[in-house]
Amino acid sequence: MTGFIIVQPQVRPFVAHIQLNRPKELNALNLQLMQELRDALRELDADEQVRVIVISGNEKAFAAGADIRQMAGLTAMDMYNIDQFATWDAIKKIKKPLIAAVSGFALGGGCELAMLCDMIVAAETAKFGQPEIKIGVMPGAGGTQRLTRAVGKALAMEMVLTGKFISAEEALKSGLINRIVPVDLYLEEAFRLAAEVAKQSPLAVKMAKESVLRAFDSTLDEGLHFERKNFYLLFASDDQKEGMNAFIEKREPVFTGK
Ligand code: DAK
Repeated sequence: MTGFIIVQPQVRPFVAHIQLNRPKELNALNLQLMQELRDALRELDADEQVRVIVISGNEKAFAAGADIRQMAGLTAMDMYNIDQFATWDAIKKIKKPLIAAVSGFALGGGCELAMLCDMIVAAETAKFGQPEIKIGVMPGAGGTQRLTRAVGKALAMEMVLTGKFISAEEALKSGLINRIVPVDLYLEEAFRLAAEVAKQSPLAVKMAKESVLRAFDSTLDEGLHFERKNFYLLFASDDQKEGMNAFIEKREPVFTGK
């Protein structure tokens, strides 16, 4: 069986790139593609030469959702037995920052995958939506939760209940994405942003990601407590000494992730 993703482990120093590659089906996320994506992410998460991972599709589509043809005939018990959530949960556990580079359609599971990433760089052609309601279901991989937290109840409710798409402009205005760039630059901009993060201490970056994400799952006090523990823990790293000494010595730090 041919693969549905293309992996470049070093597209920039310490930056990896995974391209979803089912162009004829607008990168519809079938089970095989999701499993390949999970396996590649786990491998890159364990690779010391990788600090940030960019996930993209192509110009026409980041991903137009889960594969409707593959899902159409399934029963509830099939869905239960396939347990796709295990794959999505594994992606949620990736410690290194994930940046989605989105051009064209990011719909349904495609929008949910982009939202599972930590930052989103969008081309001006990007369209985001949760159109599951139009095929008789509803979002199943975080679309009612992450979208609502990102854009607020009013817009999330409208998108989920009507299936309407929003433009890159509206996505930026509502806080769903980080920036919009011309379509010929979106991948370059995602790599540039990734490289900026990859220059920092990989330990501090991972703990900072973990701490920001904790804000969604905790009360303020619990979140502050979690943040404080990670902050203390970083004083056990060489990178903390290197970062602070480099500042005092007026030079660039060289972080090793130790
Ligand atoms: N699945 C399968 N094939 C798809 C597809 C999809 N989601 N989206 C597009 N394609 C296929 C089309 O069938 C077509 O194939 P051929 O007919 O050429 O063989 C080809 O890609 C090109 O699409 P179009 O001809 O439709 O292209 P247009 O430019 O005219 O339209 C479109 C583009 C994106 C507006 C349209 O294709 C469209 O509406 N696509 C479906 C969008 C959608 O409804 N997405 C939500 C799917 S449901 C879960 C995790 C995730 C999910 C659920 C559970 N668990 C963890 C349990 C997610 C669910 C979903 O995403």
